[in-house]
Amino acid sequence: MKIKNYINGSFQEHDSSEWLDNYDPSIGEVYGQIPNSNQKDVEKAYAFAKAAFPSWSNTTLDHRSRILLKIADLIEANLDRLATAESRDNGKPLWLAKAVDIPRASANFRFFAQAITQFSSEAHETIGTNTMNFTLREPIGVVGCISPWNLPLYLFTWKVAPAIAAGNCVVAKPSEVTPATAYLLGEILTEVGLPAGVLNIVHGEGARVGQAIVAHPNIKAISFTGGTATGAHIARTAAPMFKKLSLELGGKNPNIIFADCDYGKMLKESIRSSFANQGQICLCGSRIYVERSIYKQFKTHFVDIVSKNKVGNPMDADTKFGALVSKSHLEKVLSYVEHARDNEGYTILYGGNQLKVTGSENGYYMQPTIIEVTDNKCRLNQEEIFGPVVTLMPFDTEEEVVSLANDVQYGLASTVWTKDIDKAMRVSKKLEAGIVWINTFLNRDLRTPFGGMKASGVGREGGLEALRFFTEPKNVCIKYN
Ligand code: TXE
Repeated sequence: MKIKNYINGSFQEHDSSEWLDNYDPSIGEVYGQIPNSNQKDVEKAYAFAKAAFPSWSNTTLDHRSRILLKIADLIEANLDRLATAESRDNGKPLWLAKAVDIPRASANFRFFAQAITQFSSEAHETIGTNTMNFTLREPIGVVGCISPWNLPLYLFTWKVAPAIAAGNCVVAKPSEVTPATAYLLGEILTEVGLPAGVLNIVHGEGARVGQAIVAHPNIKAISFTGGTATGAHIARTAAPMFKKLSLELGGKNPNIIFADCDYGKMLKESIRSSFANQGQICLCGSRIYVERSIYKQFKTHFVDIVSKNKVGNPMDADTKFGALVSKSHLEKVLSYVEHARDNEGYTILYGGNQLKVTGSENGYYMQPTIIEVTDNKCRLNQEEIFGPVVTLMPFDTEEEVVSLANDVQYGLASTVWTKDIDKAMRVSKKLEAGIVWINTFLNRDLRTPFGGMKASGVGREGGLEALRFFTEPKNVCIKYN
């Protein structure tokens, strides 16, 4: 698969002759090429986006809505093709790409196609002074969207859909690790007749192409999802340019299990919250805290179930966990297991080893791993591992577990298992997290604000939050007689 940039409504050669290898992580081999675009490609995309802005920003909401609905329909119609491409690019099981990634990419367009027709603003009458105020919420202009490799099309569309729905034109860059589905989206954009220049997709390395988008003087807002360190770098670049910033960064999320929980439901969901997408979701519950009275029981059951889940080739229907996204990421995750092996305070209860999958010996596979820890300040409880590795720790009181949960630099998501609604409310209000799931996980209503606090980022995506991010409010004040 030789990928091309999608600029001004068609696939175009990039400026340099440099290409990047695209790996299939399930077999550890190169299967495609990616343009290693440069600043000139970004400038070209920007110029066409700027040229398209006046007309696109003046289309009716109904017109935009209809186009976004068509994109949603065509993503659905191309489910198998897109899911296969996603699974091959990322290493996730095909069934997961079919059940989650691609349907959610379609849902993102469908949601914002509808949301934009309901996006309203406010008026404020200054009574007794013949003064009327109203607030315009106008599109910003050309905006930048940069997305990561863990949920490629799902997170790419989560940004570009509200951006164009709000009337902006976009220069977007998917991760160079998983560019395939953003590339295939270009065909759909052409087929639905999205006007040329409204959405431009430029491929290449973050430090080169991503940086060029962030540093571009006339790209006025940046919506980014990725690592905390990268987010900090982007903020340093963009802040002096006074750009609007939406930063969805890393997480180190607590999964808090009280003894009074629905045990069966908790156990089932905790497998998913621990290891879904090979643990490569910023929302995964990678720190498991269990009330002491059920700790031993949970430990036994959890290890038993996890050990029965098959790690295999992503294309196999019975594969529960696929390959990690890249060799370097696999090595990063395994380095945390090595740290646990080499240091006090860690007990590996299950897993920790790289796996050779028959027929895919060079793929990037490892066992789902469960490690008991004794010190909440240890590296495995403080650092985002972003792989199939969870830690386990008992607790005795509600106050203690809230303190443990909050004692990290991140504040993205959290799960709490209890049947006691008063306790659920008390704990929810004390947790330093942008999302608290009670007796559920990754349960998403797209109208809700999505994002985190502390080192998990700035701003929120989703619903009206996204449409407000991608518009500039303007107060118009009229004095009349
Ligand atoms: O993110 P990166 P990656 C976390 C997780 C993971 C780490 C790295 O800890 O290990 O981030 O993952 C582009 N200017 N999450 O490699 O490197 C890059 O090309 C502009 C959590 O995906 O931050 C890619 O398109 N752009 C996260 C995007 O940024 C730059 C999900 C993300 O790359 C850039 C994924 C630069 N200087 C990873 N450098 C979540 N919260 O969902 C890189 N990029």
